[in-house]
Amino acid sequence: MERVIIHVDMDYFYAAIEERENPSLKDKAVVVCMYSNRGEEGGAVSTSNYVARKAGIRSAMPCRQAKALKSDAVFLPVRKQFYEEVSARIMDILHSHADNEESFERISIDEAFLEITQNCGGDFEKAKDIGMQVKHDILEQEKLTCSVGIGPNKLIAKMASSFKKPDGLTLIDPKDVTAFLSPLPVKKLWGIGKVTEEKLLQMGIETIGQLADFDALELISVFGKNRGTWLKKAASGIDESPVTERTVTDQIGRMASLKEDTRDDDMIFSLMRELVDDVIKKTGERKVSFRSVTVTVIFSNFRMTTKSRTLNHAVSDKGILHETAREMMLQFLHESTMNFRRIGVRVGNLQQNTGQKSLFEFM
Ligand code: DCP
Ligand code: MG
Ligand code: MG
Repeated sequence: MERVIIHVDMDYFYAAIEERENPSLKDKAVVVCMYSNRGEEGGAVSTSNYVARKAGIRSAMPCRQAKALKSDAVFLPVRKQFYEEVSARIMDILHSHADNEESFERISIDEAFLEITQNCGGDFEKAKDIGMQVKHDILEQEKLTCSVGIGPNKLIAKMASSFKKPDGLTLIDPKDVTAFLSPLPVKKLWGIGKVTEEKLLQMGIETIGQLADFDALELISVFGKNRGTWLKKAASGIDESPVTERTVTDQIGRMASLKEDTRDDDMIFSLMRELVDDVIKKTGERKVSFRSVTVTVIFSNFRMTTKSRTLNHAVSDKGILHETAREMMLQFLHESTMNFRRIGVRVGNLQQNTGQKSLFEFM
């Protein structure tokens, strides 16, 4: 039976919760800010509601810039603990619609996959009813809207849920997968970042359809075996990854002190590169790939903070580790004013490299 997977992503999650808590905010621009230790002057936008987005306000933008774009917007500080509690209740609702205890995967505070193959008997019409029921339950119990994507695998479900936002429901029947993916620009393929996008554009590959038709061996020669294979498969709408509860397994990490406390990019990034090299060497020795990346910074006052990212598939690629760690490190630099004392890079969600399906098995 064809698998049926639902992906749910809450709409403007933190800002929606704030609107719900204070209905007078409803028609105003609401910007939720992560303030740094510089107070209201520093800090970046965590998220904003759709009124604010119309004014050009985006996540990760400096709060000061957001204020310049829309001076009458309401700025609120992040209340992470509170949002986590709302998230946990939503996850319970989602979990209750999954085939069973194990067919559920939370991927962030406002997103999860659930497999409903058995519940809908593989029937996409029934799957749509379940998707509508999910939306109904969340709206009724939490007064929040979400966007739902339904497809034959996680990749398609994830891309479908972002197709219509807010309050959307997009169903991609297996026979429509190619038509759905082909015209989209490559950057829309879940898992493609800026670096990969630029490389693909240089190769003359602009749409997902062109990527799917591209010579597999040539992709492998440019991107390496794992990544090249993944690109070809994903662009073809193929994703065999199971919906599984994420459990913290083993981790591989390295930490080191900077020569002196500093905020100098060159010093920080050159040490980070050494750490990335070491971590990749160790993953190579143990023949494992990783799905999560964590960056740690210890500031000159010994305060320690971490950021983590989960990738949508396991990789063992140095370029991706470097790119992901660099993005988080830039965020740290942006959100803080203090000198860095120590930095760390860690990978987790490890998977053994053996037994992977090769590209040739699906061609
Ligand atoms: N978040 C954050 N910093 C970012 C991105 C997101 O703190 N750079 C937080 C705030 C978001 C929440 O995570 O509310 C969920 O992220 P999403 O990417 O799903 O964004 P939203 O739910 O806010 O908006 P959308 O309606 O586009 O999903
Ligand atoms: Mg969201
Ligand atoms: Mg999200």
